[in-house]
Amino acid sequence: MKPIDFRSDTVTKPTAGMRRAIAEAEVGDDVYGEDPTVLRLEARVAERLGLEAALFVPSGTQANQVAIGAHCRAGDEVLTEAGSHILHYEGGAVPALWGVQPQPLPGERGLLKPEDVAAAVREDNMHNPRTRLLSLENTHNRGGGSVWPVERFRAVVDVARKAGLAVHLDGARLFNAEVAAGVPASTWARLTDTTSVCFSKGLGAPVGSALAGRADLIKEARRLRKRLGGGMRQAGILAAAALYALDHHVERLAEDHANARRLAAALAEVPGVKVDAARVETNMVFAEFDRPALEMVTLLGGHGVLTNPAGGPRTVRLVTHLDLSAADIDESVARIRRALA
Ligand code: TLP
Repeated sequence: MKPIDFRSDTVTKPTAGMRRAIAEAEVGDDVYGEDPTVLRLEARVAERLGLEAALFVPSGTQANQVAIGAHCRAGDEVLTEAGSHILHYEGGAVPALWGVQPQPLPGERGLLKPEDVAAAVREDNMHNPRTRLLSLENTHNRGGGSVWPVERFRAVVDVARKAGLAVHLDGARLFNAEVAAGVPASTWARLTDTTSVCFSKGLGAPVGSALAGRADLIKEARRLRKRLGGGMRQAGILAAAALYALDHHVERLAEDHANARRLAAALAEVPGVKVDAARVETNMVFAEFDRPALEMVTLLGGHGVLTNPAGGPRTVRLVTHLDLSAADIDESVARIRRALA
């Protein structure tokens, strides 16, 4: 039985066209700034996001972390929603690498309220950490793949600006937000000082992310990337895959979103599963079961449906992507029914 892999949109394999682009990439030593394909990608990302400059990095984690390092000094504080990726899934990097203290804020499906941001900013007083940065996430992973409505995003950023904070956006899945909301990714990114994007999630590239932002911040991020061991040499091999992904795999994210809705609608009919299909905005489905999440992940895995726990005690995450078809969705629902019977 071929496993149907919903663990993440990171599990995709490069397509034949992408492999050709990789094979044909022009390369040079990017630590010397001599890789033409990396330079082309960085220019393209900056332009696409409406920001001054961009930096190619190995992972979304490194993109977020060099951003935080560029914005903050040890003893500073970053405000972020309580379920954010930088708090839960980056190995404790914010305090470990930078000596920066995160302050988790309450969210609704990962989205903040302007008044909660305003209330969290500490006064300038020697007892307090210096509140320096607001870090947002779009789409929001633990929020269920939720998309920030532009006006709400703008309101939250306005509050941060008034308080003198810098703003970073973890846009690992920003192109999913672009396709779902029907507005360019730059609509959100332009409001920030730095925005990260990933090519290795829904866009289907094997490796790679980028950090875009103000030129002075990107210059500092480049220094920090080197410090973390992220200076890559003939990285045009990877940048070629990212460029191919930007050309060929953005609009098609709509198929992943349609497949997620198809999955949610079908699962909602299965006894023992609770899914709020109306809340599926992008490529993630969060399903609630009557049993603990880890037990469900094992049970479904035994029936050839690979998933991950989503944070809640009984919640399992299913992510749709390039390597899953509508037929795979239907087959997975049949397998889940059998697993629960
Ligand atoms: N998220 C992964 C896991 O780490 C949970 C996934 O499977 O969803 N920001 C966001 C919002 C992300 O979801 C991820 C990956 C990252 C950053 C980190 O990207 P990588 O894995 O490239 O370091």
